[in-house]
Amino acid sequence: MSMTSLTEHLKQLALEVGFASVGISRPDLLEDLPYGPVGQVTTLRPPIQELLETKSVILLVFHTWDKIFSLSVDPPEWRGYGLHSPEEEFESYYLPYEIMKNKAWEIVDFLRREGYEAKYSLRIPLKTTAIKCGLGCQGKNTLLVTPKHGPRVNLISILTNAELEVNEPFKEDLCGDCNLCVTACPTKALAPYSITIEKCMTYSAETPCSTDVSQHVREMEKKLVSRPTENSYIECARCMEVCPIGKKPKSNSK
Ligand code: B12
Repeated sequence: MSMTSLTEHLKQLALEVGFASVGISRPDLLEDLPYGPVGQVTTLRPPIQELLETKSVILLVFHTWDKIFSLSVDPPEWRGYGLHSPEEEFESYYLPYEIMKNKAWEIVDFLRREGYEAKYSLRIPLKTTAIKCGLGCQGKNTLLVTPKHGPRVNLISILTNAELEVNEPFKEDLCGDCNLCVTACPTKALAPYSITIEKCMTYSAETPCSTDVSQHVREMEKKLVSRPTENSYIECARCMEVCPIGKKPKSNSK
């Protein structure tokens, strides 16, 4: 299959399995991204540290049209980032990751059957990679804002040694004068285009025992973050929900 037809086939397959959009870049075009530790939360890795032979990075966008997509389930022993030894292993589940991994697998499987190496990864900097793939801009809420669904999306990547046609980076700023996300954050974690991680209620909910979360944020989180069961919670997504970009007006009909 030629580079053009493989690229077209993969993009078509991504839409067929249920992704909203897809873009492609290359490791050498992603060298200036912010790699390394993000607070205690995670360490973002370059694509070639995830798959040495990577020649193309496929970035997949999944539209999260309902609040329940922010559902997380942590094991009862989980105390938070940085508080466990590296030997301990936990099975935490975040609903969109489980859905996206399933869908991405169809594409990984196709590439492997064509004789290429391929794997999915959630450990590269997904927002900035998505911008390089032409899929949207980084909004004032620091999230990827797409023209069609605003920030109400989740992201996953596929790394492969197949050579594919790359997309042009996204150049526009979609936020303009709007500051709705910044003012909507109940704990004032946001300033335009930047976040104080310890003030974010998602960080607070994910780190129940950490000492870097203030009592005020902890109290707000206990009050506002919905907990369907003892070990699950629906992560705060106010900064995604309020964004007017791509929002369908609510119909008045019953
Ligand atoms: C660490 C992390 C968190 C941490 C820290 C957040 C953060 N912004 O770093 C915590 C736990 C707080 C968190 C919370 C949430 N997260 Co989170 N998180 C991540 C993770 C793992 C890495 C994020 C990252 O790259 N941080 C690195 C720093 C450097 O990036 P940054 O904050 O964007 O900082 C940049 C800006 O400040 C920018 N900047 C500074 N000044 C200016 C000026 C201008 C003009 C511009 C353009 C930029 C700019 O430069 C900095 C460096 O690039 C990604 C998954 C992944 N592998 O990428 C998911 C991810 C970003 N999270 C996601 C989501 C959905 C959330 C939540 C909504 C929770 C939820 N309901 O699920 C909240 C939203 C909070 C928020 N507004 O950011 C999605 C976002 C989807 C999207 N539309 O972008 C991701 C991509 C997960 C996924 N696979 O889908 N998250």
